[in-house]
Amino acid sequence: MPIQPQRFLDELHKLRSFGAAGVGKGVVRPAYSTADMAARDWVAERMAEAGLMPRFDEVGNLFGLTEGPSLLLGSHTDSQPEGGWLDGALGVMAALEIARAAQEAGGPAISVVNFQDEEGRFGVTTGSGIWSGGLVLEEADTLVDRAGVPLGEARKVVGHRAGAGVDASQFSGFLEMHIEQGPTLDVSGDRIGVVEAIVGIRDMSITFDGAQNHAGTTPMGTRRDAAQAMMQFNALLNERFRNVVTPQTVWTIGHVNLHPNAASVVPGRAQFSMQWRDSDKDRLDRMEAIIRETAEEVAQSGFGLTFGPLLALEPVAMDPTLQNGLQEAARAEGVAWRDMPSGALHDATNVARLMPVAMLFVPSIGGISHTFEEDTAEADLVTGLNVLARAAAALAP
Ligand code: HGY
Ligand code: MN
Ligand code: MN
Repeated sequence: MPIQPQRFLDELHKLRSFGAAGVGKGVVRPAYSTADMAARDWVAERMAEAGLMPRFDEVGNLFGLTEGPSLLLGSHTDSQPEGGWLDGALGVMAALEIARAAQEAGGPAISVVNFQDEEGRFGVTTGSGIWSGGLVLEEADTLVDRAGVPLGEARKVVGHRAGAGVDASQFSGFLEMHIEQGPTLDVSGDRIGVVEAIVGIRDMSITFDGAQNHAGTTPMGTRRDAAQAMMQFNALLNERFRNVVTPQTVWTIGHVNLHPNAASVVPGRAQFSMQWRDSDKDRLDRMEAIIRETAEEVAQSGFGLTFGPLLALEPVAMDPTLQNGLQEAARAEGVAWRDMPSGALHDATNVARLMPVAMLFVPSIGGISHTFEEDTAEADLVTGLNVLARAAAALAP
């Protein structure tokens, strides 16, 4: 296949112009924002130009289809509230270049996908979750973002673009290329990571209700300060997790809403996100039990306690045949590579419900992502493109 690395790099930079923000190469392109939909329309035009049939589904997932059975490549172009230019975008633009080269060469059969809301404005990998049947659309429509906007309302912007659903049985498998988003490759010096498995994730919101009051006149002994409850919960949790977790286990309180969030008011309510990830399902379940017990114990000192719905995705092993295809391609390209787990979540987790999936990583400079500073050397982006193209040519039907 006559892939053109420069064309791929030029388009990757062009994609960043939709929602470009911050220092370095940052983007702000959350799902369904004006920048996100403009980027999707631009990708759809590139798909059509490449000889693929662009097709949006009702959630805003965008497919670029070739005729007949094909291998599916892709990722997502939505971003975190403050995101980098490569998280997701790399996998989509590499897929587009390879599918275009395949069209130009008269084969192999490769289709492209650009999933919606991988970054979870409304939950966790929402677009691929709905497409794969892991999330029921009517239920997903009731999920709300941080501002309280329901998905059902936000996805109205897909509007006239939405066509019929895309039948997954036409795809023989799914390959997703992504930046690593962690330090492993950057430290080891390997240029390619072949993913063995993607960790599992649990995510739920927790709310402590206390008593809102004057911060100057309310004695410390009679306060029911919801922020103090949250911080006590966090301290106890870190202590109790010690006997359960491994060095690879992670947990995060990433979003906090204090009410009324004012310097001179004892907070009456603390609502926060609680997320935890591990490669072992039993450990994830044990951590959930500890989270619930600890929150209940803290609430006993005079707080209301509400748990939001639990979002859960189990750890997923990659398909051995596709994984082997990526390893063979890395060997043939003569680059240093290693097998490794994925600590970040990806659309491949959901797509694994429908077909065999595998993933490859390129290094993240400094191991950083989900921030404007995220970056990867262009030589590594091109190495990833070459390995993916070689693997796709060998694995496509
Ligand atoms: O959070 C994740 O792992 C993914 O990047 N959305
Ligand atoms: Mn991503
Ligand atoms: Mn991400």
